Amino acid sequence: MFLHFGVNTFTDREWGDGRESPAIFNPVNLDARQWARSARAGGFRTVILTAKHHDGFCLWPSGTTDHTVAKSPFRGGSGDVVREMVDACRAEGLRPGLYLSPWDRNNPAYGNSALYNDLYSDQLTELLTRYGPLAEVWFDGANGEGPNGKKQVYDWPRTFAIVRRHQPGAVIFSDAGPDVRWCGNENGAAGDPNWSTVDSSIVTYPGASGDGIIDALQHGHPAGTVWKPAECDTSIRPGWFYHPAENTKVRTVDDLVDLYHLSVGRNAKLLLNVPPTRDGLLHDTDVARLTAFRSQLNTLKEPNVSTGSESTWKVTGARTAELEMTLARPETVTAARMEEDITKGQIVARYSLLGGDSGAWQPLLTGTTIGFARLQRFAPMKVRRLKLVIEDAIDVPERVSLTV
Ligand code: FUL
Repeated sequence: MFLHFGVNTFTDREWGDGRESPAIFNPVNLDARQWARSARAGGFRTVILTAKHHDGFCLWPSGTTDHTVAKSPFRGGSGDVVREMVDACRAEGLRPGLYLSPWDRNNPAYGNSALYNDLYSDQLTELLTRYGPLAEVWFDGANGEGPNGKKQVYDWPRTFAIVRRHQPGAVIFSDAGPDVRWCGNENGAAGDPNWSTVDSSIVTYPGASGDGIIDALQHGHPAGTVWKPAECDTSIRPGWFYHPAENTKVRTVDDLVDLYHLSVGRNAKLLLNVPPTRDGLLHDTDVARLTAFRSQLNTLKEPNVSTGSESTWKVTGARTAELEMTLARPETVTAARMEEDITKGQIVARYSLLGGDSGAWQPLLTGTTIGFARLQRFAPMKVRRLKLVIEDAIDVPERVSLTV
């Protein structure tokens, strides 16, 4: 789960200009345990907070600038939202992660590349060394013009090296990885097909643009030499930050379930933003949707067919294979979950699923890539037998798992 929170929460904006007074930041009822409990109720395992967004306001008392929570009325100036979030995550059994915007519309050093890169490195080091183990560090590539009109050139190799040094266990997200890549849009939909490998001549550094970049992020590449699975970031509301006018525009439970199929169900990770309000709490509507979303997913995840099914796996050619499954008795099936053993890579390029009772095989669905997980729904059909046909692959197929 993603948490966009900061001065924009109080100004009703999406991008602050950096001139906001820290005096406006005062989430009087802030309760990070409520964020973490809600995340757990929604089934999330990691929570990522915007420690600093493009406006430059730091939610922790950074020693690098005065534009921080220490100059706000929050907790009398001795508050630290990053600390509260991290502690709440650990208390609820979740893993914390942080977002640190490279674009900084407040800091006068921005645009003086060497000076700002030193300051950014110091901010990052504070975050990576003060709060214990982080699961993920999230970088966006936003690179606006500085206040002095000069363009800031980021030093990504240095930034990534700092994360590796202080948090070797953290996953680094950006448009271009190095560990997890952006899925190419902010609607939360991974591509179809979606390969976890990418063409590293196109997917290069955060914020890179050019021909084919969105396509490369959406689909990956079967011949890609680097493993950078996709993460789908999107918001439960139209905006990333909380806006009272969007209280009636929270994604519905059905929409969230669809979103899950378009992201997790297409071999990607889902990073769903749920923005805290000015009170410092997640809104009741959003929390209710998360809880209902999880109970819907739980019904999907329960195996719908009786136990006792038997299956056989047969490699039928250099790039083809078949999995046949016989159920203990005829059952109505409506959805399938397929998984490749990704410790051996990602291999399947095209497949179809057939169902049958006593008569001929009937098509249930077709698809392209599978990867870590592929979830598909289809019109209900009563079947006794199922056949997953791997029609094309980039190598000899390894056994695929099928749950219906
Ligand atoms: C983008 C930012 O410009 C948006 O405000 C938001 O933080 C999104 C997740 O990343 O690059």
